[in-house]
Amino acid sequence: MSLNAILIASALSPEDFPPANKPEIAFAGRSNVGKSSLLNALVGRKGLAQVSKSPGKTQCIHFYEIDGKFRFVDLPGYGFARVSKSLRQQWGVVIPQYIKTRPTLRAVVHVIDSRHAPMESDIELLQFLREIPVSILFAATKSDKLKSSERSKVVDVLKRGLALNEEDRFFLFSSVTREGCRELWRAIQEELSKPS
Ligand SMILES: Nc1nc2c(ncn2[C@@H]2O[C@H](COP(=O)(O)OP(=O)(O)OP(=O)(O)O)[C@@H](O)[C@H]2O)c(=O)[nH]1
Ligand SMILES: [Mg+2]
Repeated sequence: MSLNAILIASALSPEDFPPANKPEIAFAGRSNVGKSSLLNALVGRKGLAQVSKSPGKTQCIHFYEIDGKFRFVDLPGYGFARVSKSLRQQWGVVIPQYIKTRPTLRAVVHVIDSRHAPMESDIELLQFLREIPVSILFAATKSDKLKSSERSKVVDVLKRGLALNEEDRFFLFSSVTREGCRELWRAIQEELSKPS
C-alpha cells in the first residue's frame, strides 16, 4: 500500500512553515536512528524522505501532506557532533518552539534505536515532551537487527531506561521488515481521530 504524499515545505525557520491548517504528526529523535526511514515505511514510499548511512541527513523540517488530509513532519535529528550551526540553532530554538506552539501538532513519535540503551539525550527529549500537552508514541527502530532471543530483554531495557509506564504506547519497529508498521499506524490514526 502506498499513500499519496507530497513534500509541501522544507523549513529552516517558522516563516517557512506551511499554514497550521491540517493535523500534524512529528517524528523526533537522535540523528541516524531511522526517523526518515520510518516515515517512508509508514507511507509505503521508499524514496520519499531522504535517508543516509551517515547521521545529519535531514537538515530541514520537512512537511509531507498525506492524502491531502494530514501531515507527517520529519525533523532533523539531534546529538550529532559535526552538525552545522543552522542545525544546532534548529534543535536549540526552532524545533522546541515548533513542538511547543504548533496548534495542529497531534502527536510526536519519539524514535529511538532499539539496539542501544537510551542515552542522556533521549531522556532529555522525553522530559521536554512530557511537559507539553502533546501525545507521545514510542518507536524503537531497527528491530530486524535484534536476535530473537534478546528481544524481550531489549524492550525491557528501553522501557526502563526511558522510565515508561503502562499507558505509554511503545512499538518495536523495522523499516526493513515493516514490523510494527500496522500497530504504529493504528496509534497514529487514533491520535488523528481525537477531537482537536
Ligand atoms: N536495518 C535497519 N536499518 C535501518 C532501519 N531504519 C533506518 N535504517 C538505516 O539507518 C540509517 C539512518 O536512517 P535515516 O532514516 O536516514 O535516519 P534519521 O533518523 O532520519 O537520520 P537524520 O536525518 O540524520 O536525523 C540508514 O542507513 C538507514 O538505512 C531499520 O529499521 N532497519
Ligand atoms: Mg532523517
